[in-house]
Amino acid sequence: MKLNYKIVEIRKKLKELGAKGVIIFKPENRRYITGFTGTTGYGIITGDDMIFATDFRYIQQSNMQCKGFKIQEIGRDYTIFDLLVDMNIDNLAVEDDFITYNTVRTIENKGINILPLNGFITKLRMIKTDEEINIIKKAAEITDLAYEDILNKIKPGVSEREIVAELEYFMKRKGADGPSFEFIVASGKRSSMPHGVASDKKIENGDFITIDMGCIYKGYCSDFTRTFVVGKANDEQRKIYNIVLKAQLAVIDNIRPGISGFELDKIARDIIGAAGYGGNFGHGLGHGVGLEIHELPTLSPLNKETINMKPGMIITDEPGIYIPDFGGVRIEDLILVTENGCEILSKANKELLEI
Ligand SMILES: [Mn+2]
Repeated sequence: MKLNYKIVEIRKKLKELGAKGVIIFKPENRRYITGFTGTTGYGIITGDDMIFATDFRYIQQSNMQCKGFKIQEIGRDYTIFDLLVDMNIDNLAVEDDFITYNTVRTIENKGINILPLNGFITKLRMIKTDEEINIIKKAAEITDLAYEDILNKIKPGVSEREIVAELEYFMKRKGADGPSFEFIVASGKRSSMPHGVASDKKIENGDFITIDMGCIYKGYCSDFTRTFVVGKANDEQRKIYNIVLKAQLAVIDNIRPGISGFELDKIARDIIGAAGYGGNFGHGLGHGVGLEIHELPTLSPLNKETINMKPGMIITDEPGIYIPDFGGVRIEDLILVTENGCEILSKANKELLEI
């Protein structure tokens, strides 16, 4: 059987670290490497072995899902730690950004030396395969459809909470596993809170509404934000909306392999700053999206060593302006980095909508 490139890469990393094996705990990494979608199980990869260890409940499921892995039953009498000892793994690589202190102690007490993976699998996950790209495209499509649908249902008197309920119901009907995070529906003055989750507030005429939402489809997330006005937009609303849109579009014009997350963030930040709202854009420009809603690469002003864009990365471009006691605007697309530039996966309109 031909090994997939992920296993090849992991084995290269093990050699480099001087580790005899790696154990994978983090659910997203585990799914990525082994294909297992359940809640309990461990992937163990050594130079010549691929083991998936799980308990009685998941033996059948892991036999179906974990292609190329030998399934090993563990339980109360024979734990994952006993298995590591029996496999003679003296130097074990672990996900240092996920494993708990207690687990580290338990492993070390078995006489096993621990080596940090330094986020290696998380970094591997940045570049999506064609199969992953197609799944995320579908997640983005369901999200677009949900947005189109909700625009017909929003009117004065409807509560933010009701909007979330409708969105989630719609997405599940279209095949989504569920929402990819707790949706933000922030209307009126609440829209100045970048992460204002839905409240009981009812929509009023003249409100800005920011909806930040996404779904999980076959394990993969989508992320999407639009801001629009219920009724007629006033001049101030139109002004800040157009600044955010200008920044968002300027970033899209510049997304291409080689440019860094720091540079992309700066493009948006410079436009918003020049318009006089630099102090009102208090978060990073965007982030990678995949099995997790927020993953690498980071598009942010905080770290000049941010990762350069590469074909196959899926990122968000989501500048915003937030003005306390007035309201806020954020516009977010899900974007695939391609060989020549980028492909926008979120298709919904971005001109200021008045509904
Ligand atoms: Mn986002």
